[in-house]
Amino acid sequence: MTPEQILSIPPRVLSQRQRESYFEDGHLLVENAISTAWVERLRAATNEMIEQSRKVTKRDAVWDMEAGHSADNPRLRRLSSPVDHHPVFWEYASSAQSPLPDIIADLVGPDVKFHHSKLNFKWSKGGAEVKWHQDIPAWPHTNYTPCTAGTYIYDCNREQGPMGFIPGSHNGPIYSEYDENGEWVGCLSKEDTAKLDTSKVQWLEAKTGSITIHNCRSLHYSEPNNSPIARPLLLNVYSNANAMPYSFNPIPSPRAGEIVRGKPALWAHHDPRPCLIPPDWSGGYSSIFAKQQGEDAKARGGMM
Ligand SMILES: O=C(O)CCC(=O)C(=O)O
Repeated sequence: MTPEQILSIPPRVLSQRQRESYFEDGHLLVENAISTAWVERLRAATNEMIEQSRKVTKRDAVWDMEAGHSADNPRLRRLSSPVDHHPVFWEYASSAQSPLPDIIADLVGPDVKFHHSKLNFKWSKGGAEVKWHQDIPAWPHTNYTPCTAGTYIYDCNREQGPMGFIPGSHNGPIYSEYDENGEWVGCLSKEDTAKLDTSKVQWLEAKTGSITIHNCRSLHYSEPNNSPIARPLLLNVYSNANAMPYSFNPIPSPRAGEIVRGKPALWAHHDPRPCLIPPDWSGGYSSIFAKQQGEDAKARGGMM
C-alpha cells in the first residue's frame, strides 16, 4: 500500500498528523503509548532474561554479551527473538490487548505481519554505539512497508544512547553495508558516513512507556551509553502482510510471518526501488553489535 492509501483508512490509535509525520520523516515517537501495567510486565520479563543471562558464558545466536559479562556482572548486549523466550513478549507483540499492533496498523495498513524481535541493551558505563545504518539491507522485502517499533520500558535520555534519525532519509538511497573486503559489517563505510548530513539528526529521547517507530530505509545511529543507567530497548519488526521477505530471516522465529492484525495477503506488493542483498543468513547470524565491531570476522580468524 502507498502512504496515501494507508492514510485514507481511519486510524485506530494515532492522530492523522502523527501518521503524516511518520511518512514525511521516516520515524515517529509516540509518547505515553502503553499503560503502566504493560511497562511492569515487560520490565519483569526483561529482568527474568537478565537473570538467565548470568548462566550464559559464551555468545551465540540468541545471547549476545559485551566483554566483561559474568554471572556477577551481567552485561547482556542483545537477546535475539525475545518473543520465543518469554510469553509476555509475544503477548505484547501480537495480542488483541496490546496497543502495539494497532499503532503499526496505522502506519503499514490494516494487515500487519510480524517479522522478528530483539531486546537490545546498552549497559551502563560503556554500552556500545550502533553505527549509521539502514535496516532493510539485512532483511529485504518486496516493498518498504517494514518498520521497527522500539519500546522504552525505562526513561531514555540522550546520555543513555537513544536512536537518532536523519529525517527524510527513508526516501533517499540505500547504502552498502559491506566493507572493502566484501565482509558484511552492518553499517555504512566511513566515506559514506562522512557524506551524511547529520546536522538535522532527531534523537528520540523519551519517557518510560513511549514507542519509537522507524521505517526500514531510515538512516539511524545511537551513541554509546557512558551513563550509570542501562538502556534496554525492546524492538519488534512488522510489515504490511503484502511485503514478502526474499532472504533468510537473520533472527528466525516460529512466529515470523504471523499475521497479528487483519488477514494474510493474496498478492505480493512490489516496490520497484532496488535493495542491497545481505549474506546468506541460513547458517546463522550473530548481532548488529558483533558485526559492527568486527567480532565475527575476528572469531573466524582465530583472534578470539
Ligand atoms: O539499539 C540501538 O540503539 C539501535 C538498534 C538498531 O538500530 C538495530 O538493531 O537495527
